[in-house]
Amino acid sequence: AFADASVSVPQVGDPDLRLLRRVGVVDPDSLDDYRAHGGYQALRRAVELGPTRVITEVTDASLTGRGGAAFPTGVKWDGVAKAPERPHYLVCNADESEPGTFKDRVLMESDPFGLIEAMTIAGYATGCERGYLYIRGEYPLATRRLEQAIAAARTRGYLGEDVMGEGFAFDIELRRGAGAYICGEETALLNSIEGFRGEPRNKPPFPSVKGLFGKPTVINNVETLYNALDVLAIGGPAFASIGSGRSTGHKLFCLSGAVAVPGVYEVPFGTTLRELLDLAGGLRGELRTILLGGAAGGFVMPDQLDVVLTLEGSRSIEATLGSGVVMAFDTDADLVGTLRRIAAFFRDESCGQCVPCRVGTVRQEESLARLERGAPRGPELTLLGDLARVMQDASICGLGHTAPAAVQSALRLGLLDTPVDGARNGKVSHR
Ligand code: L3W
Ligand code: SF4
Repeated sequence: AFADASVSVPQVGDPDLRLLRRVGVVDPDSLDDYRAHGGYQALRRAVELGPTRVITEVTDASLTGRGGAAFPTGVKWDGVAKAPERPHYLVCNADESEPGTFKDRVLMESDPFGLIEAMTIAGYATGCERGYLYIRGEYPLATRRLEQAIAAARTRGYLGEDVMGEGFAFDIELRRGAGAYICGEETALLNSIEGFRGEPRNKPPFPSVKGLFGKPTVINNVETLYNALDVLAIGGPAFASIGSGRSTGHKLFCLSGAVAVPGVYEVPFGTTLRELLDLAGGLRGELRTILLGGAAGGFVMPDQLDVVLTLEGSRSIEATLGSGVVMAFDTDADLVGTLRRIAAFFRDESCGQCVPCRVGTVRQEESLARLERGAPRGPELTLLGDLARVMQDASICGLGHTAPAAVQSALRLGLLDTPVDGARNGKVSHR
């Protein structure tokens, strides 16, 4: 009843859901309704356990980050909890901007109190009295609902100087991004909160050692934090028993393109790509390829749909899951045009701080534009390969490292080998 009509969440009400279970069910504007749907039980459990055992549960769960890099959450939390320097800060990275990603938006719009509770647990466990929620500027509904939820939690004593009368302080400040993809890179995000340009810092030092305002900082993606609620609800070992191998728990995937019912879907790790597509009602048209993991990801071919979705990946495919993008292209799709638009995106979003990325993203787009116009392939493919090596080896941050990923994947799989896809389809794409 409470699902946002603009975002498809087709599994609403499914009893097997763990992350999306309140989405479309709970009233996002009501703290009482949140509590009536199990809200704040995880924080109560956390307080019963105490900070150290909360971190043990998260470590036992083998929970890993859901922003794309899959770093162990327990290691991050433990590092900050034990850091002698004070204060500690918690930052939630809600600057969801990877093309094709809209899972965090669904969680925040439909279950805002869940994020507030999860941040409070993370803050309690790691000794942070202040949390920053850095949200993508283009998410006005999520922002409004979170602002309202933070205010309600404060009024009712779930945030503030003495949370739930349990003797610890935690509060949240909401910060809005201003439309830069790079501010989703964690150190650029920290600079942005501090009032500086959104440019990445060199790592190490990692934020857990020297983060916001130079202090030990936990920074987690939205979906990672919602998982922490589940860890507290069922316990670390039970959480670890869900999934496959080192990939524990559930994962949200954002299905778009040539699928029957695009939207956000939740499955345990270990589900196959084919099963996930079936949840979305199957494919529309004849499948050409699937872009897995977003603009920073890679392509999966129609004969590889039985690949098992885990963070460990599979030798049979070269794509990683990234932040959970599954973009299906049918045989009518204009792939060269799509790749050029991806290249244009990275060219636009490069912060310009380092040469390999600042120049490489421009040259990459130019080369794809020439290919799109039917230029001889040999020299362009050599140039694209050389550019990719330089960007991957010498860029400062993940944007530069991954800007050539989809293009290189398409080249390796021969997806650009037909004369020119756009011309064949009679399509020309415009920026
Ligand atoms: C302490 C160490 N902490 C690493 C921490 C680090 C960070 C996390 C991952 O993201 C992904 C890419 C794309 N001690 C540590 C340590 N950490 N070693 O672990 O770090 P890192 O550097 O491996 O990756 P990253 O640069 O943070 C790269 C994805 O991001 N991506 C886009 C994502 C977009 C979304 C979205 O829109 N929602 O998530 C683009 O590149 O998948 O794998 O916290 O501090 N020794
Ligand atoms: Fe900026 Fe690109 Fe360098 Fe990252 S790799 S610091 S986005 S120029």
